[in-house]
Amino acid sequence: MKNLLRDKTSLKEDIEIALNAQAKMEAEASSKYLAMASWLERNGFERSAEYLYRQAEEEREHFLKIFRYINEVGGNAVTPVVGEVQLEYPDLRSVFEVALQSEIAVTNSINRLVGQCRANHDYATEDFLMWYVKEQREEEKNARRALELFELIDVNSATGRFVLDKEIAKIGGHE
Ligand code: OFO
Repeated sequence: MKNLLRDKTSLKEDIEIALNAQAKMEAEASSKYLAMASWLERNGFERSAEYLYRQAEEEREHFLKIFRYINEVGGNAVTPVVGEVQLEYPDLRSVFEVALQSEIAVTNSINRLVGQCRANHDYATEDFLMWYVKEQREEEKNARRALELFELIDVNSATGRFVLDKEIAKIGGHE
């Protein structure tokens, strides 16, 4: 049955597996941002919490976009099981350090996937993934910007933390 179905799509099985893995990674990114937003909110950083709540929603959209693409091209989109994510952070800065590391990992994964598509001559999926290539450039830039702010503003003073919360919330042009 499976082989019969595969004859009806040009999507290669390896690409389908890799796309499902990428969808899962996006769903995990959404959960990570949700946990970070919650930590920020619980620790008095309400504005930057809003920023990361929005990021959580965006990652959910990224997940869905891949999920629906897999079915659209005749594959089988598998609902991912998202594991435990980090719920607690030692301090404000560490939230954004983890965010940057996570974005870099997603970028690397997208790049590998694009390479795999090219090697398999799957130009439709490669074209679909170009949106993610651009998106990751933007997301990494924003994550780096958050960390740059810690070099400019003193996180050890109450005023500094207040200003950091405000400035981080402005990243991405939402405030
Ligand atoms: Fe899905 O854009 Fe970040 O990770």
